[in-house]
Amino acid sequence: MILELLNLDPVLLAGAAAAALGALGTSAYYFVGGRKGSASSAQKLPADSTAEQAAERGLEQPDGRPKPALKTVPPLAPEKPEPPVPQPPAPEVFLKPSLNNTLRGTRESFWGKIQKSITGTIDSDQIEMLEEILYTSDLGPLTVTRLLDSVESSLSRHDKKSLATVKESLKSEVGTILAGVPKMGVTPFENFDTRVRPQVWMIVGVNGVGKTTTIGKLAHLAASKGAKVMVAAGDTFRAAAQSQLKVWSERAQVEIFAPEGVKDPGAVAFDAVQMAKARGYDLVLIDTAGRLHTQDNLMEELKKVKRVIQKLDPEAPHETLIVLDANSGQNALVQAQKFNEVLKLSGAIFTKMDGTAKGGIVLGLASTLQIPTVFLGVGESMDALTGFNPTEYTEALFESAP
Ligand SMILES: Nc1nc2c(ncn2[C@@H]2O[C@H](COP(=O)(O)OP(=O)(O)OP(=O)(O)O)[C@@H](O)[C@H]2O)c(=O)[nH]1
Ligand SMILES: [Mg+2]
Repeated sequence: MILELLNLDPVLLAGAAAAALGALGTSAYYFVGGRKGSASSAQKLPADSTAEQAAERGLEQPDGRPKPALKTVPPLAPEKPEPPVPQPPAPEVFLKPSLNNTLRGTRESFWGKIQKSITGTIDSDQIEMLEEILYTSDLGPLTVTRLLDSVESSLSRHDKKSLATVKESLKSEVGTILAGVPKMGVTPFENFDTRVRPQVWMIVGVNGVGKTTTIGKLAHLAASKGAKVMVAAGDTFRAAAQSQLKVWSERAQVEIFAPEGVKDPGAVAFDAVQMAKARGYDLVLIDTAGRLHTQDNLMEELKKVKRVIQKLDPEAPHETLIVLDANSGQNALVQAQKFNEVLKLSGAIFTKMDGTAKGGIVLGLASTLQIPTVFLGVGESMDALTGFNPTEYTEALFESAP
């Protein structure tokens, strides 16, 4: 059924779907049209055509006879104020916080604490204190060891065993860790003249981390760079998942592929990619149902989705991105590790960076699993997504240092 429909024009398809909707009270596909133009409304002209109104303005008598020629013409009655012309709702205003601001909590629980606790010449007690702070900064044990080794070797080489030396070696090691991860194929849409059309991105992660929201934000970002984007409702598990994605597709003004009643996420992904290929889309973002990394059967299901897409394009999915809630701290590492074992992740997106003190996990992920963080979610609105920049992150972690 789905495959047969692929030969139809989307507009006809949308029309047919709408007709079917009316007839059956149900929908087969959602297709949201292209970018909407703003509505215009005609201005109302003031009316004063009756004899009474004219008389009020002193031009004629009520019976229609002209007034005596030399009579002073009274001033025009003040015109009624015009009703306001309805305006389209103002676009949502979201001031993207700088990474510096976003990382405030993280910085305070990391470098802020180090600054407060370590003074004077660094001795073994202070190294122990440093170790304790690093362990409580959600970096993960491997990263802590790596950072401590770097500090100790740096102190052993320096005559000046001060906080400045600690900062220098920590900062340099953080930079090295972040530089050591592979880069994403298509970095935040700067070069969206895609190598392969369509790019297929599969978005995975545990429940409630922000996958669907992030897809909405990504779709908006890519569309704003001129990409032709389709989102695919591969979360066939929750009844409300399709409609949630539909709301995002409308906000981002991109197409959605959401067949009703199809329970197999692989089938949704396959048909979406096939349609996107046929219609020349640049990017397909596949939503998936949240699942615990410990649920083996559900993890297998994701593998199947990947296999099915590869029948259409052996390179796909071009990006397999895990969405991680920054507040989950080191648990995010465990999730990433398990998803990576099953799917071989190409990158991570940390959400809820706004207000968390656990943003050190970005570093933990890079050093433990060599998985690059590619985007950060910094709020709930459509613009609240920012590309991850390792240099900015490193600077922001150590901001306000002496
Ligand atoms: N503050 C904040 N909230 C976010 C961010 N990203 C997502 N959220 C919120 O997180 C909640 C869950 O988001 P969803 O997109 O439904 O998460 P999901 O992973 O798709 O959830 P499931 O499909 O149920 O697994 C929503 O209330 C979002 O508004 C973010 O960057 N910052
Ligand atoms: Mg979802």
